[in-house]
Amino acid sequence: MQAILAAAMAAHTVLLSASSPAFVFPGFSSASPARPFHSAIVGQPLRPASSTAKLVSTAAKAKPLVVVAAAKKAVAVLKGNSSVEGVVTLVQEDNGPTTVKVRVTGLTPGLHGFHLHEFGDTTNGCISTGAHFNPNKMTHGAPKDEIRHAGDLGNIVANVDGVAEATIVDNQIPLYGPNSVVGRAFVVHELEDDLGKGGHELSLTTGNAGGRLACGVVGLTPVE
Ligand SMILES: [Cu+2]
Ligand SMILES: [Zn+2]
Repeated sequence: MQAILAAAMAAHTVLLSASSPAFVFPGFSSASPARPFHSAIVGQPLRPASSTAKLVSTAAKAKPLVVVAAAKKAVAVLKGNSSVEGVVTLVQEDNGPTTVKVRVTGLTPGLHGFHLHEFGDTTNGCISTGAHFNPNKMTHGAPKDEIRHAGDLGNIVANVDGVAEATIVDNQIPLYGPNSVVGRAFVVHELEDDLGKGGHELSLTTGNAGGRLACGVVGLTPVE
């Protein structure tokens, strides 16, 4: 690591002091035999530096064209093999947290595990949505825990009429980027999620939340 840093520093120094055009973009010169750490410093010329100012300002100008919408919205319609059903809406503005509004009916009164599962595949009902969405390879936990699956949204609580309503604001289920949850699925469970603390053999994988009552794939909706 120190060797790579040293190479990067050296490259940076050359970049700043060299007046010869041949040394302006050393990282892009893949054929250069004088740069044994070439692959480690490929990104270096993109760093702000006087000699790359033109390149940086060009990239900055192009950025607004890439970000077309300031917000994204999505919805999932939950259905299953029982009378349990619901609607989940998601809104995310820029790179902020995602606000999730949930309304599920037909539940038994009390707590029910509520997660974002990995796949938007319901070919075998809610079973084929896979495990909890877990891009960071963590163990199961509560939404407020540092160690949790990204898809761990805790429990929703049904009233005596079997209706659960909740608004969840969460940072780990974005609608943008590599961890986007668009195309994945929400699942509401038969039992309470023990949030990883129940001591059951399933506590650290599923929260021991029991069967999957209803599920729905997250799809984009229009932004007004
Ligand atoms: Cu689940
Ligand atoms: Zn989980």
